[in-house]
Amino acid sequence: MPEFTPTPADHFTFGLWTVGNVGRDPFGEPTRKPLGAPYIVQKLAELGAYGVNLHDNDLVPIDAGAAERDRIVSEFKAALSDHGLKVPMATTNLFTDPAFKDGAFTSADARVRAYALQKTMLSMDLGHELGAEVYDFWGGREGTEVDAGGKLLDSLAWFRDSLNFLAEYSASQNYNYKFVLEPKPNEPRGDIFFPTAGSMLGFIATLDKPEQFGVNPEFAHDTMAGLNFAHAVAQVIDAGKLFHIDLNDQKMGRFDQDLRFGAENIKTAFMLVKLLEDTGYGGMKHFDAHALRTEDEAGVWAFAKGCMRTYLMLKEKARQFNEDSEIQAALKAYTVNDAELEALSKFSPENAQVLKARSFDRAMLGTRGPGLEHLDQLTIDLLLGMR
Ligand code: GLT
Ligand code: MN
Ligand code: MN
Repeated sequence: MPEFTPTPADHFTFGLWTVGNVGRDPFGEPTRKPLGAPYIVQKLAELGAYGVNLHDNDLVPIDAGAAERDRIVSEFKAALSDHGLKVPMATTNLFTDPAFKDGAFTSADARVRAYALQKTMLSMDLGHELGAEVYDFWGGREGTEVDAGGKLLDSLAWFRDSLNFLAEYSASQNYNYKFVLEPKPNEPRGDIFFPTAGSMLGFIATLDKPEQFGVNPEFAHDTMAGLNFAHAVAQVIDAGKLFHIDLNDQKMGRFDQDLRFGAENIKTAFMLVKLLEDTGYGGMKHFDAHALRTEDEAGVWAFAKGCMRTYLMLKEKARQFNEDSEIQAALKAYTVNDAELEALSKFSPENAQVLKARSFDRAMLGTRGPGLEHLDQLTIDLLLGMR
């Protein structure tokens, strides 16, 4: 039996805010004590993670003065170097402070928008100092509950202007960040702008430097809305824009649960891992989730271990799927190739004429059974350890 013990080569990351989550929810106080950032670094390194990601204020309190900031950052850097952990991704907290209650880059108040730019530049400085190469934008407050304010089109322009500004800032400082935009349909706002990966892809094409921007899709964000996360990720891969991924789990149609990866939708998780592995995804696999509110600190580390273990088990299942002769035979039977028709389906005026004149046995096409029940059951047997 393989051990499924992660190593840094697996490129698994967690956030200070994920394993550091204290179990507060809208109805209840924290159930766990805060963990210090250097301690989190030590524990994640022991568990075999590659890195730890952060928002500016996960590490440095929003009101910290320069001396306090420098002391905290140098202690954190010492822990990173002692334990060999990296900071691959950084981001800005533009959602906790009341100043951002009606948006940051999409606030109708120009003072809030300018403050959001200032806060993000300072956070980009911090991320660069810690070695981060990817910078995330999750617009938690970029949305509305009511649209009476009439800012739907302005918000798109304000967000675009802000990202263009920050891309220029990154270049002017030689930071060379890759920026990732993280879609979410709702929560904490009633409706968040850019709810899906596809809407982010469309928006990226309108930026001044689209090549610097990719998508950071998250399993739970699509699943909340009843969407198929593997489909979303496939579209991002097809666009060459999968620069980062947030892995967790979620029951459809519920509040934002941030469950342990693979805890709920094991079949979609399998299809996702297979997609990432088959396409050679080389970025970070970030577990953007937290332990259940019921848990103590031991539960936090059991949660973190579980995320990584499940990913590695599904990776092994993907390998078995690709090597299973019965599964491969069923896959082969599912796909029908026809070299002549495929050649005709490349447009030329002649091909168009030939194709228009061609007769097809429509009844036969409609009666063919593709064998998906058999193939899917083989997949279930594999996942349940029966093959
Ligand atoms: C928050 C959110 C996540 C984002 C984080 C980055 S914060 O936990 O739910 O999906 O990735 O800002
Ligand atoms: Mn999330
Ligand atoms: Mn996320």
